[in-house]
Amino acid sequence: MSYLEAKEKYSNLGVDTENAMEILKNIPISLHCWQGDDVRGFDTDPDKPLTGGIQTTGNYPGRARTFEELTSDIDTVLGLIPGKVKLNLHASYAIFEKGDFADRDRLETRHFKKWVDFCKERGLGCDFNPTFFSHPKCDPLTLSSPNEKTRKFWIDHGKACIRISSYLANELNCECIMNIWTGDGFKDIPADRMGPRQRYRESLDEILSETYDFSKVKPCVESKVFGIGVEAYTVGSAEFALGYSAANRGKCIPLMDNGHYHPTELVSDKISSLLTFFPEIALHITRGVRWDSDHVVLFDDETREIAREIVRCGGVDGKVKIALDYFDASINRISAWVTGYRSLQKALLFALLQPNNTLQSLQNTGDFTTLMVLQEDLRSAPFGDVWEEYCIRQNKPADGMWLPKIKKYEETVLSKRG
Ligand code: RNT
Ligand code: ZN
Repeated sequence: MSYLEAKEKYSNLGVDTENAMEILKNIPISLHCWQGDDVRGFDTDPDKPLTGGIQTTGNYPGRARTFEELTSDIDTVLGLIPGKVKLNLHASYAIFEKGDFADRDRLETRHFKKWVDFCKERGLGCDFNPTFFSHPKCDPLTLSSPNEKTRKFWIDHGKACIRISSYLANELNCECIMNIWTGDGFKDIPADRMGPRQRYRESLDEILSETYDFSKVKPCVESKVFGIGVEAYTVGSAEFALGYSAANRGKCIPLMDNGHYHPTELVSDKISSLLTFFPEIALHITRGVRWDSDHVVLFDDETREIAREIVRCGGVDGKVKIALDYFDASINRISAWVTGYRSLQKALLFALLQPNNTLQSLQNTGDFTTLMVLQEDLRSAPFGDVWEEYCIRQNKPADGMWLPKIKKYEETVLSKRG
């Protein structure tokens, strides 16, 4: 076969496989730099634990420790994933040359010049994130701290990050999504839930008072339900993040991370609700497993359903800003990275290969019997053949062909790291 037969089968269902592949290769997906080094960054002691309610578990050898190691790993990933990649950086990945250290409140665009060069050489856009965790100035609160000095430090960090995001957008001629997430919260029942939220709101107002062009820089506010060590109360809850972005239209947009909700709450069901009210939204695609919100993304039901919603809501034209967010230190990190990126590409291709008009009219005419049967049949349509064709056309390895390359890289490069 196989592609031509698959093409014909899909065509009989009213689906144009050529069109699907054409759309897919232009959907930007942000590749998070932090899978390569267990979210350590370059600006703090790598032996200090990750804070902010997030954790990497596992000690698989080969973690990247420098800009050179991390970019070498990213290049390996780029060779193995089809699609339109954007890079996603955290402020903690600033590069300090020859003693030019600056704390997070003093970061400047020059600390990201090497990253800009890296992106330019590869034709990548770049997204950005202030880093409100794993730092001695987390007390442990940041933007919601009652300590005015602490809060000011983190506000200044946020403002510096807005300037850096503008720099990235201008240099790379590509919209920069700047995501604000803090792990602020409490392990146990607080006495004052309102105070931290009011302070967080004021801090965000101050950060967003920095000048930026909203058509180029899109600040986002990411919510969370709980984190490890902050189980009882999260300042930036779902209602907080949504409320803030609704009240500040034209200045920021909401970001949903699908690992940040109660297990039976699904982000696939939330996308259309948000798009009813917000012209643009952002997503962190991840996989929640029990207490962990950051397992490697797989080609599973919810990833497919999120992708179907993105496609059906017209999100592929830029309305939905898509980023990946997971970190696993228990398996080969490059393989984790590639598995997640390819899984999301697969999910989007699967979504683009649905006869959405037919399915919609079955719903609208109340024919739920046919709707169920057809949706089930579509699961075993010859999707794999179209996926393989897409990989080949993108000059990227098909399934089964890329892991040996990573094993080779592990043997020649990763295993040599101390
Ligand atoms: C944490 C949030 C946040 C981080 C990254 C590193 O729960 O999802 O987005 O994972 O900023
Ligand atoms: Zn996230």
